[in-house]
Amino acid sequence: METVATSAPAHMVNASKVDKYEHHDYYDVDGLLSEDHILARDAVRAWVKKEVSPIIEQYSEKAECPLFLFKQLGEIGAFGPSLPEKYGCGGMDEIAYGVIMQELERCDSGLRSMASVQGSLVMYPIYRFGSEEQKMKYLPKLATGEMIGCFGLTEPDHGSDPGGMTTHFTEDGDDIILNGAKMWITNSPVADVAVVWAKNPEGKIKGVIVEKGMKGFSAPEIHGKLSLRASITGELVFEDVRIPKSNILPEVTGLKGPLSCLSKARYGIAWGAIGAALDCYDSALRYSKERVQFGKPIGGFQLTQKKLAEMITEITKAQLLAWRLGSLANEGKATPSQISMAKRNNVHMALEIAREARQIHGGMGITNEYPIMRHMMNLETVLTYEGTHDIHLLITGMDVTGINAFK
Ligand code: TGC
Ligand code: FAD
Repeated sequence: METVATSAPAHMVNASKVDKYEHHDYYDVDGLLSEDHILARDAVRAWVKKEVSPIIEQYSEKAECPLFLFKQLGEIGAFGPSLPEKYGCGGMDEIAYGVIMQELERCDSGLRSMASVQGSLVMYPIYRFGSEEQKMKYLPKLATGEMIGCFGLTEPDHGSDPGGMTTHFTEDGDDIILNGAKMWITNSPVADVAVVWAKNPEGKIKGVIVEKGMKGFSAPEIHGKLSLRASITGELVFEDVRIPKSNILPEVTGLKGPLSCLSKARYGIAWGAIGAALDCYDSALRYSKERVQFGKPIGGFQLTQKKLAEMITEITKAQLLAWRLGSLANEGKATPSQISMAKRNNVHMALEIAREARQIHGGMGITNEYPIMRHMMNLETVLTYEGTHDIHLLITGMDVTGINAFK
């Protein structure tokens, strides 16, 4: 593992940037949370304000990932908060996991991505489908951020239709030989381990743990992203990579393996997107009271109030949807289709709010003085990854009609 800095260099810190975010809870949703949920949420919020808010704009502008935050995210318990303590994880419930994702995405969707991928797409499959040996080897180090992980499902020619993947392996004694390529992989250029989904000689999908440094394995970075710029994205390329069979996740075969990890991560995004929306609303509300035109604050004009009233209405509906989904998840009753509905609704809601908030800020809204454009650009990715807006609509459509419109 390479050594990374433990804090941001001075030129990346904007000490004058004060994070003025205030709590917004129009329907007393806090009344539905436990003391532990509120403690977890407030601790993450305080960490974000102190450690990340002063640097996030610079990292995003320079399209750099603040790698030193992986260890700090581990320290605050952001990786696999609802996985068992036995493996160094939080042992909390699904609502605690949700409120943590909300606070991270209140800062930046890329920050939440760092946690989503590590916790839900790398640790979760190892926990759910791995051998005890694999769990003990990887989970504690992933939980602290000592190791960074990535999740390889999407391919250059198979995005919404991952079942068509061509990445595959053959068998050779105690090893497998992996060939193929994955595309758009969060964290891949800096990852120590990759959970990769590939077809076995029978054409069935299996999960394989690929380690950095294995011969024939590379992870080039994808440049030129205008969205999620503080998150690092790359490819995964496998050219006759020899991997021990003991790196195969033994407990799952088929597309339901990766899709159940996606359910976990999509659930976190349903909460996370509320954070981005709250940050845009918070900024717009404050600006509307401070900015004076025609002799009065713009918040006094009916059209501005309409925007703000609709924003808090949509945020409140999204909070209630996420809370109810969390309660179902705690009982083991949240279905993939219910998760799709919440991911789709809440991300779209956040994007619409970012657009309205940008208007309230007028020209200032397009500058880096305010977080709005960064959230808006980030949310374009969030609308697409983990299943696009339209794919989630079709999942709901199939659930209510019983008819598959995908194919
Ligand atoms: P289909 O035949 O419907 O299903 C295959 C098997 O999987 C089961 N299943 C699920 N299981 C658990 N959770 C889910 N959400 C599930 N959805 C389906 C299903 O019951 C079936 O099981 P079995 O036992 O019968 O075999 O599959 P399909 O090929 O028709 O595809 C369906 C579709 C389109 C919904 C699915 O493939 C899909 O969701 N496509 C979107 C792809 C996607 O979301 N990719 C995300 C890549 S990862 C990513 O974006 C990370 S970003 C991370 C970050 O930075 O935060
Ligand atoms: P396509 O599947 O080509 O879709 C293009 C358009 O066609 C979309 O509008 C889609 O809704 C529409 N469409 C497709 N099929 C249908 C249909 N049947 N009916 C109607 N419309 C349809 N993947 C990973 O595996 N791991 C990661 O860590 C990861 N991180 C990512 C990070 C970023 C920054 C981005 C941008 C993507 C990431 N992804 C990751 C990939 C992401 O999940 C895919 O981009 C997404 O699933 C969509 O696939 P695609 O881009 O190939 O679009």
